[in-house]
Amino acid sequence: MNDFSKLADSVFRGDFSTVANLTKQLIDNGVDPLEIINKGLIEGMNIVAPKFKAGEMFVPEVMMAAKSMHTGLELVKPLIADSDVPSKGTVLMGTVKGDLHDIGKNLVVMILQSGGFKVIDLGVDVPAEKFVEAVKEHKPQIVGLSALLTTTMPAMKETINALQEVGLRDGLKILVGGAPVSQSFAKEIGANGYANDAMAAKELCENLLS
Ligand code: B1M
Repeated sequence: MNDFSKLADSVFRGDFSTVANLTKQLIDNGVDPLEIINKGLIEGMNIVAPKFKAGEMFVPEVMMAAKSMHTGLELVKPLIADSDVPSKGTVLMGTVKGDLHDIGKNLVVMILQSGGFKVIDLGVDVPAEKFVEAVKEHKPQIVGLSALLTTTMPAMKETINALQEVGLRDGLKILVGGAPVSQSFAKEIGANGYANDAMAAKELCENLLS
């Protein structure tokens, strides 16, 4: 088992201390932080997903895995968030109303920050009105909406409608993402773009503002 597989396995098992030790070792060995995230930490959650779906893992175990992944992310984060890079633009980000999933959204936030964007993260279960208020306050160029449940995908449309109703939609680019979301859904609800992962989200934000 190589170091990345060991890290992924420790995330899957919810073994915080091993995740922390292995992540530190990889950092000390000069491994690219994005590789640690993609080949180790995310890979661990990729083992969790089908097991959760098949009923072979339960919510407390999934939570432990998610927390372990965060333990690793927190160690890697300072290495990729470069505050000296001039801001490419402001992105307001949140997981939509009714949805508590934030692992993927947090990754998108981190990768955008590392790519020079200023990100205001509204967290999870964010109602449309809160997005509206935050757009008024922070005046972002891009709003990013994340959803992991098919039942919360309509909240994306509701958020876009709420921005439209108060006349804020035209000046904004809206990006959507999350496992059940697709390019065709993005088009259907009038978003400006869809990204299937964090790197694609960063590239799309750059393209939307170029
Ligand atoms: Co939940 N859950 N969950 N869950 N959970 C799913 C989503 C599910 C598919 C599992 C399954 O197969 N059954 C299923 C949804 C089914 C459906 O809607 N059709 C499901 C369910 C049903 C539920 C509950 C209802 C379970 C219950 O209580 N009975 C419940 C709902 C709670 C709620 O939100 N109201 C629930 C709860 C939970 C936990 C709390 C236990 C935990 C969340 C912990 C947390 O986020 N802090 C959890 C988890 C971890 C999962 C799975 C296993 C993994 C999700 C994840 O973190 N993936 C998930 C199974 C799956 O997705 N296959 C599942 C890793 C992450 C890196 O990927 O989030 O896809 P992802 O993010 C990617 C891309 O999607 C993209 O970039 C990210 C990085 O590459 N992306 C964006 C994401 N947001 C983006 C935004 C962008 C651009 C790209 O621009 C704005």
